Amino acid sequence: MEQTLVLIKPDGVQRGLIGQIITRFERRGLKLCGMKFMQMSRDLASAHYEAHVGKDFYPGLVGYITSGPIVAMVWEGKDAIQIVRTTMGATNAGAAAPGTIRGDLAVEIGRNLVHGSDGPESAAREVSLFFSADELITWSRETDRWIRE
Ligand code: D4T
Repeated sequence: MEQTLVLIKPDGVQRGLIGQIITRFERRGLKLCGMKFMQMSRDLASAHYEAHVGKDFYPGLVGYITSGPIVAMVWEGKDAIQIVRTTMGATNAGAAAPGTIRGDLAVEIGRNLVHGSDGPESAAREVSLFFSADELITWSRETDRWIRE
């Protein structure tokens, strides 16, 4: 089953939106299989955002993501990566569609509340950056047959 990494960024924690953001993914039907409340080190931030090293927004991005505690989660399900991305909305929150997390709760790219892996390779890499295998729980959910046929 596909797994993807989701981060509630420091603005989501500071604004008291942890519960609302988790609820969006739960309501959609994805299954939570790992979660931790943590502060990202600069080393972890550089590994996580290695694709953006050298870009003009990179220093601000690392400063932002390390500025306070975050919630790191792994969500699971068929097509979980794409379902998380559509639930979050466009990266530039100012242009994100209403009904999405960013479209309802955020207004700009530099404070866009959440991160979700953008493909299978980045999901595998990012899940293993934040979680060891024994921190991910395999469990069966009684409601699954009401979510997927
Ligand atoms: P994240 O990683 O936050 O889920 O974002 P995306 O996967 O949707 O988008 P991304 O990798 O292109 O950008 C990562 C991160 O950098 C911030 N950013 C991006 C920024 O502050 N200014 C910019 O011009 C861009 C392109 C926002 C998300």
